[in-house]
Amino acid sequence: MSKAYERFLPVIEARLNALLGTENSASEAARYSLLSGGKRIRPILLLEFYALCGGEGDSALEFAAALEMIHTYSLIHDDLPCMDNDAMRRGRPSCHMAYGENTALLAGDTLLTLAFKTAAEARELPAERVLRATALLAEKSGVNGMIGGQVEDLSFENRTVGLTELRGMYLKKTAFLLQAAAMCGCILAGAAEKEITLAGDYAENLGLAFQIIDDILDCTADEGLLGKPVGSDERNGKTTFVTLLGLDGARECAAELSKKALAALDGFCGDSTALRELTADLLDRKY
Ligand code: GRG
Repeated sequence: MSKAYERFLPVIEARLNALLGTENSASEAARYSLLSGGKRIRPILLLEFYALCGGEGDSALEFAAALEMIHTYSLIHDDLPCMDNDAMRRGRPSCHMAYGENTALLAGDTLLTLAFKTAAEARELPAERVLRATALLAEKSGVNGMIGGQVEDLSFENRTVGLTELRGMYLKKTAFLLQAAAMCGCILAGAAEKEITLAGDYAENLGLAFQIIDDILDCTADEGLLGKPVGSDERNGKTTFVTLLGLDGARECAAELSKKALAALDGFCGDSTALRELTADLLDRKY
């Protein structure tokens, strides 16, 4: 039986497919990566928080698609030879392996700019909500957000990193975009400030747990399931939660964070069943 949080998947896929053209090699490469079967966690989060806070219909779908575009651009750029130099992504050759480095760079740029156009065109929603959510999306994915996390990650190469520093970097690199998704869902639905803050707390804890699981999977996963080679952190000499806490310690830490995420959901009056299922499944994920 499919999970409650999977209910939006068909509309997310359809909208992503409709929003991106095939006019040139950059958009073809962007389509290759965008439509290659990601878990769609960020759009799901946005749409679930939108529904939890009383949002109706599919008017937040554009915004949800914008989140996935930004996520996909970050993956394309992260895989480039000048970054992590990963040849595989989601079980297929990464964008630059399939289309070349220059086109992959432009595919990422295409997705980043299209994301903000798409968000700004969410015309069925009140303009002041769209403006606030768009600014938050830029902040969380920008130089003091996800990009800032990547800058810190690069600065960690070939030196010892402690738990506090690592946590701070993961917060920006991974949790901030999940926070943008959860908080934008609330903002677009016209939620109270208290709910927006709770959504941020939820996603901060979920995001850190998610990244710790990612560290664990990099040591333990089945390569076929993961869709990319395992052991890349070790090969690149990266400090992770596993290197600092060991496998069991990292698992305990992720479980604790996941519990805190669930506690934040207690503050919402609506039905959070789908988000609770998603939280539990992300802790148990195998890819
Ligand atoms: C802006 C150049 C540039 C890079 C941004 C965030 C980031 C830096 C790169 C993304 C790569 C990365 C390891 C991010 C950490 C978050 C993470 C585990 C992403 C994978 O997300 P999933 O599991 O992927 O949701 P799918 O494939 O399911 O969408």
